[in-house]
Amino acid sequence: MKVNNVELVISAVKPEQYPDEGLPEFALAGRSNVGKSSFINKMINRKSMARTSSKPGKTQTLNFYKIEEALYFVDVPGYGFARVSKREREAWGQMIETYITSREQLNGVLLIIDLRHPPTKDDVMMYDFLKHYEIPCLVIATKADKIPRGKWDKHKKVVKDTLDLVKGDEIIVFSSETGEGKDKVWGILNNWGR
Ligand SMILES: Nc1nc2c(ncn2[C@@H]2O[C@H](COP(=O)(O)OP(=O)(O)OP(=O)(O)O)[C@@H](O)[C@H]2O)c(=O)[nH]1
Ligand SMILES: [Mg+2]
Repeated sequence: MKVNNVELVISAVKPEQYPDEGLPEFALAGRSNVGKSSFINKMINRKSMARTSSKPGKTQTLNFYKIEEALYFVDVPGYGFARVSKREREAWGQMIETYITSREQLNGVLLIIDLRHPPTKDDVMMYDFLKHYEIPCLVIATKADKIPRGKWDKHKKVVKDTLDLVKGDEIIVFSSETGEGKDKVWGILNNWGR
């Protein structure tokens, strides 16, 4: 998909603020600093539409990016960021849980993990959470540019085994640096739910 038109419609903290046009939404979930915002930027060919940072905890609200009047990417704060209080973590959990479990327009979740390392306990929990609520999910294994191509399959297998991936769920090797996997992901998103 060639993207010309992108708009950050709202940074929401509660359901009353979510957009209400009924366009399909795809949410980004993943560990803090794994590359969720960078993924969005690469998918839409913008350098810094979604704010990124080398410090974890950059994204703090649900950010609704409208793409070509056709769909939304919803950038979600990352989990597993140690330097937040228990209270903040609970508030985060509430916000994400409410959104994921009650949002009708949510067509699927893109679970972003780091191809270099086995998925963390939190990654596994997130995947199980999505399965429990029967939310369609696509696993994006990002930062592929940081390891040699010849090792991708081996790392992909570790991801698959650690998540205990359900048959039918896919892992796409991705890089926000090189654009690896981008066309594949657009292909899947364009046909999702049809
Ligand atoms: N080499 C490389 N670096 C990446 C890639 N994706 C993200 N990064 C870097 O990883 C860091 C974190 O990226 P973000 O996109 O801000 O991560 P995030 O998941 O949105 O983080 P939070 O908003 O804190 O949850 C930045 O320094 C990015 O430049 C990638 O595919 N390859
Ligand atoms: Mg972010």
